[in-house]
Amino acid sequence: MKDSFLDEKLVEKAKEENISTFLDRVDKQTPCIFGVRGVCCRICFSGPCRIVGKLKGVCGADADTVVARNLLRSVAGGASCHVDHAREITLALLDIAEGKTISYEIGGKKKLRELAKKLGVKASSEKDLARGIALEALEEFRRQEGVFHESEGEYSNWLRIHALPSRISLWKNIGILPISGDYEISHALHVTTMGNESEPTSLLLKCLRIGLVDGYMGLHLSSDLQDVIFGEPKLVETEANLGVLKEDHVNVAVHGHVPLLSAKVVEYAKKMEEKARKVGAEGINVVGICCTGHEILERHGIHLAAHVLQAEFAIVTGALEVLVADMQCIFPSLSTIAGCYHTKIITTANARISGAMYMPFTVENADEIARRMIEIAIENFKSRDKSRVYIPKKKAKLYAGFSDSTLLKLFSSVENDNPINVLVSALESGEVKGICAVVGCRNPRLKGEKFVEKMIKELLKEDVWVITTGCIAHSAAQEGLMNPSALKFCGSGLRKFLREVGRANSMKALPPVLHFGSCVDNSRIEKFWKKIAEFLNTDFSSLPLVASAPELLTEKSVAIGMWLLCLGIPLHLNIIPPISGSNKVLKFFSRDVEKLLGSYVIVANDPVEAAKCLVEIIEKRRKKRIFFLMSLSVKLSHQEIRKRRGSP
Ligand code: BF8
Repeated sequence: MKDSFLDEKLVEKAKEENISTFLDRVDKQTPCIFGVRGVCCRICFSGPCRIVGKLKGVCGADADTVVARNLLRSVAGGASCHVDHAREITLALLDIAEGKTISYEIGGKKKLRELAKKLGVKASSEKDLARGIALEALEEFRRQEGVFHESEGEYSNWLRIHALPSRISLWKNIGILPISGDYEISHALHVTTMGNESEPTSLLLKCLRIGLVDGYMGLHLSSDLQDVIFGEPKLVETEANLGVLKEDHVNVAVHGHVPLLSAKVVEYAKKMEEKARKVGAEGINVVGICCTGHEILERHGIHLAAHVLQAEFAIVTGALEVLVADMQCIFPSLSTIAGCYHTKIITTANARISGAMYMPFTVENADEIARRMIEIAIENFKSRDKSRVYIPKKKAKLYAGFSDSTLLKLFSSVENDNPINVLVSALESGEVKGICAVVGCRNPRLKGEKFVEKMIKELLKEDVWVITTGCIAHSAAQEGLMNPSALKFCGSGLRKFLREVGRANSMKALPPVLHFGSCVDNSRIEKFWKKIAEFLNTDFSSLPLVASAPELLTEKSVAIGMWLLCLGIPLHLNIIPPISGSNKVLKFFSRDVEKLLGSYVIVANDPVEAAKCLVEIIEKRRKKRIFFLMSLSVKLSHQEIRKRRGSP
């Protein structure tokens, strides 16, 4: 267990107390080679057929068809999560606008007006603007046909308002513009049933098309409407790791994705502190697990306790009164483990688990449900067995809540009239060599190995600025990479840049690794990158931007990966989805997609090697841009750069 992200003593405690965690279960699973390669077809009941070499399934499907069809089903599964997330938020906004709930307000009034303007929604009151936006958003799920008009965006308004025009043209040319979330996901399931689509390239293009569904009708739509309801992320200073649990407090963990519930839990925890003191606790400590943790962190400054693989261990501490879970990435094992402690698991939405309490949550009953949950937690504090409590000490400080807007605000302290130029100049001079988005999950198959931490440190050494979301953001925070003390890992150029911008904002430095939030907040990465592309009047494919999803775990991450490829961003994987059984599919993602979109997938299973490959891609992209080449020898001043662009 040396050099693991798991606390050694906590793992020992689980063993001593006979608790089965993912570490034990992963060892007992021997993955079937057909499943791993993606060549097991369970789509009809003449099989399951297992395809080896030239052998075909009973229906005649070959390995390429089976792999591509299975992949499309996975991508559709992943996108369905983000689309459902967006639907939940859209319906909540409609309820708020129509006065059907008084539990929520419109917290992001600036965002409301900006979004209404972009969508062309006009109304005299805020509530009517919100209603108009929610109705537009509903179209993203239910539109049934699409004819693309640049100005009207009949395919998808969210795609039109967020994507680069150069990308939209490309997607239109290769025929992957999606019509609507529900339409495309349902269609993907249809065409992958027995006796429908078997042509691999067509299936793979549909994977990309669902990637766009995921990006715009899932990620962007969710982030935008969450910003309207809860306000935009703010820069906060907080802490991460299981050490944020408090021995003398009632501990409540929120786990899942949609912030409607978790925001209410935070609110009621504050309101009911006094009640907690009456049972002998010092107060109520709400901590975040997985993505909902990021959502309440970036808006309320709540501490991050655990990523997906540490959730089980949060219960093993013996100090958790209640774990509230809404949807996605919630292991059923949590209920079994909680059964060995006093912890109560309360599920509220899609993640119903045997043995856990279920309290159906709606925006209408939000206050009542949240109050009840906190009451249960306070009551349960009395049942805590103090002799079984062990909270690891380790935790790290982090700056969080970064986004395109927070960064522009920070840059404006250096250059007020054109903030993005601060970063563009650093990119042009090579001070910052490039930007890498490291996104996604932690995979149990790596058993706690610090792959991602090592890879990120290598990237920093090479002056690559790193942006993270999801479980990787938890990991980077825990490793202390999101505070200025991590400057020691950076190359001299990146260090200088982070110091300069940080000092202009009364900080020691900007963090070498940026916390951009939850997985739906990957949308904010595109928004940030778009600012650079627009400033330079170019496309993503000619910028030194790369991505890595090194520990892919969920189908959602595969859908996000497809979207990143659509954006023209090269993508590194360590663990790959089951596609290795088809040479055609491997070739499509490693080579063919580059001709279509300027992106490709690379696989590297060693963190140092992975960083090296990513840096090489960045270098290649820098060389492709004559502008970068010139600025390697001639350091241009900001004024000169502006003059060259013809701006005043
Ligand atoms: O959506 S990173 S394990 S928590 S899927 Fe899940 Fe993966 Fe974690 Fe959030 Ni994202």
